[in-house]
Amino acid sequence: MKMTFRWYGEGRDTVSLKQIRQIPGMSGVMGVLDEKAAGEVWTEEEIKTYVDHVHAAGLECEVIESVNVHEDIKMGLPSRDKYIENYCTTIRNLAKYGIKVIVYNFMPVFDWLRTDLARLIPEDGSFSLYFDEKELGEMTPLDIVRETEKKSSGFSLPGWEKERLADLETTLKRYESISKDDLRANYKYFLEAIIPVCEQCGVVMACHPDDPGWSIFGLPRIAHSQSDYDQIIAMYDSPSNAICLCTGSLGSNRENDIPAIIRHFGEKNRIGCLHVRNIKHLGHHKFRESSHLSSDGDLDLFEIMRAVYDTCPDTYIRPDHGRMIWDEEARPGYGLYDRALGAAYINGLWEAISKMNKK
Ligand code: DNO
Repeated sequence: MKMTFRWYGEGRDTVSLKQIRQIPGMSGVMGVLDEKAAGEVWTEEEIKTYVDHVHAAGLECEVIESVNVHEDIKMGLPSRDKYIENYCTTIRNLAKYGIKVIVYNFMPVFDWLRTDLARLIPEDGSFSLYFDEKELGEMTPLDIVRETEKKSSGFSLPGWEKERLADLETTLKRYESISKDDLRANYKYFLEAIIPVCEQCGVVMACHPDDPGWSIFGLPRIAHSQSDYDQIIAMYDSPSNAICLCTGSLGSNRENDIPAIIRHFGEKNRIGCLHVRNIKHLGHHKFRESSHLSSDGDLDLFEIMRAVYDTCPDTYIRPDHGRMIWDEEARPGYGLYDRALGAAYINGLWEAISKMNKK
């Protein structure tokens, strides 16, 4: 396993590369060019600047996240071809600077979504990301965008680029006539164009699951279960067409057995990387993000890591969202302290599992 940490870039993150380097077992970062709008080319110069910073701190940069797919591609509009061409240029540019895995998603309109970015956990006084479908039911899509912006304390949030959400009402209207099958057809069209490019330059595309793992605001969503991913993998059969297995996103849907899903796709060599975190269910479609510890949530992190060890031991992992603890002020979900604790815990599980297996 290669342990990594999401880093938003120089001047854009409260966490420094020096701090990341000092977390035990860190091999590198999962990078992002936070300022890029979906559909834009990521230039060589921008990528080089980011990667050079990471290397200068003694860390690797082999995974990049949130190369966001333009809405026109997801909706299958005639303008999609120019955005797909841009996407292919970005893939080639990233590959030139040593990127091996690209994390993206195919969620219509909204990337991950929460009804609160800082809900108090009464048991210990920390704050975490929180979702309650009842609260969502009282909001319009525009409300949730405004609320999320307001609660983000001035930080940019991955997948919540202003440009993409600017024309929210028109976009939502257009989706009314797009079924899940239409979305799948548009996805297949996209994969048929990009995966050959990835194969040429040695890059794996890792599709992040819908978060939460069900449909919201009536939008079609096609990536939140084992059978959804079986269909995605079958759209273009190639080791370059893989999954970003996010335990918390898939785990938000109680029907998903996460260790079993890891084994299923790990054995097929279709896991590009993992986001590892825990989740605590509080009712129907109501949950909070807990600490990583198994006993604090509803996911069994030991079984998750054992499935990784058995089926995809060389993969990239990062501790996903952390709670806000010790009065830290940071981008929601992306502070230093709780994610560092998560990494230490995952490392501990890994050492124990490795040693048990060597006996
Ligand atoms: C949320 C992240 C996601 C993820 C994207 C990948 O915190 O895990 O924004 O990076 O969905 O495209």
